[in-house]
Amino acid sequence: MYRKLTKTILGALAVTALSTGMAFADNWRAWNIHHDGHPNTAAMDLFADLVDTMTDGEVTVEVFHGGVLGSQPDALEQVRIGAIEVGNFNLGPIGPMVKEANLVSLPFIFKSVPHMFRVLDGEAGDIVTGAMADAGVMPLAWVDAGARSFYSQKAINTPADVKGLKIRVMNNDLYTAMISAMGGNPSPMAFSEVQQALKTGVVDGAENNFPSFKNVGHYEVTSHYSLSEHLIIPECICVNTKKFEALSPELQRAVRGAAKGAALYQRALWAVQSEQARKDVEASGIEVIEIADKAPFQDAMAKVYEDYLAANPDMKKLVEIAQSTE
Ligand code: BDP
Repeated sequence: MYRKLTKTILGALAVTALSTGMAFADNWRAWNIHHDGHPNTAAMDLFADLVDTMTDGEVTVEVFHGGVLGSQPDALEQVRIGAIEVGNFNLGPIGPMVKEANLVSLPFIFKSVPHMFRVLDGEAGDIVTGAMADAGVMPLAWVDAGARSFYSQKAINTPADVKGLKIRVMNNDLYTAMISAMGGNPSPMAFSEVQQALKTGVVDGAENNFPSFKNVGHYEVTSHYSLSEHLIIPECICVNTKKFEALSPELQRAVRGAAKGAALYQRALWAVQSEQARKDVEASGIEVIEIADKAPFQDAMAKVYEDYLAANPDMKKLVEIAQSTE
């Protein structure tokens, strides 16, 4: 109700501003793949509220949840060209568009989530941010997406257990290479199709963090979640670069501040809700398998690094910066 009212008033103001030749409100659309109950959905709603407040209504954001504006690769392209202004993106599907973003898609590149944030807050993060902004998708703030682990009807304790399994991955050649390196059959697929694919046996497994595993019901159609934690992929609140740069410096500061505020909120929510998601899926009967020794998984990724860096020698510097970050 409050938002509806605000929007009506802002709409009226925009007409007045236009007719008097003053600056008028910029109305942005934001893409979010998640549904209610996921931390990013609440954070994106907060982002919209903060933008309204901090820009005094000069910029407004309408968030479309549940991926209704398209799949993640489609939405990325739309933000890149400015057909949608904002997105809460995972950096995985950005890799095929922005090479530097692929740093975060190398399995086990980060030691932990805090390490991932330290890398993003340093020189490597500046390089990734610059490359994404040049491509048209500018990160305003980073949010937490925890670590991704495998789930299937079968317990996965070692890379050998992945052999012969058809595993859904996000759209990125590094993920297909990752599954192939363990002898599995990678199956890139849109997030919205995964539950059905697991249910009908089109795939044998998938990989994700606890909130996504729970939020879209993947846990209802599988039985084992194996804590391989092979990927720690950050997500961003990203904006079309040109739209952002067209704002006055004051409005840019306000929108960036709104994104940073929403990201802090998201990280706090993530900590609580990912723990809760784990408890919920365990309570519903999912067997969560601790993997004490991840070395065999890490060792299996040697070939992924070797092939990737042979084909992309210009990525060596970024990899070295990340690996040498304490
Ligand atoms: C979730 C991410 C979302 C991805 C999804 C996926 O938050 O952006 O689209 O995984 O696996 O954890 O496709």
